[in-house]
Amino acid sequence: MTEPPITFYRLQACPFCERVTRVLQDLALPYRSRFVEPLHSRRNVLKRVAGVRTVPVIVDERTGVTMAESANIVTYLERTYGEDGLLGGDRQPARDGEQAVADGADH
Ligand SMILES: N[C@@H](CCC(=O)N[C@@H](CS)C(=O)NCC(=O)O)C(=O)O
Repeated sequence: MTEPPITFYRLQACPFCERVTRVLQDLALPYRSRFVEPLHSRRNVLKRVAGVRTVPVIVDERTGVTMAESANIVTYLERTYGEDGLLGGDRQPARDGEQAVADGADH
């Protein structure tokens, strides 16, 4: 099975992450979740990938975008994949057997 193009770095019970989750779900975008270390100082993977230690962060392999800050991510997703977005009509829907939403904890 092909990996979804969007990787979503997140934390349980993080309101900023929930905001991004809602938009990903509303747009029916396939993504995979990476739950980061709760301890800020241990988020070295995130620091390496995105240059920050805060979540949410998304990496979109389709466009080459890596982005932090929930408001920026929401705007990016809507502008890119929304109905009138750059890739809105060009999106591959989740295929049978693939999950359209988070695939659970993955460290
Ligand atoms: N302004 C940021 C705030 C993100 C934020 O504060 N995330 C929390 C988790 S809910 C976090 O990663 N905190 C660690 C830190 O502040 O360094 C956004 O909207 O994405």
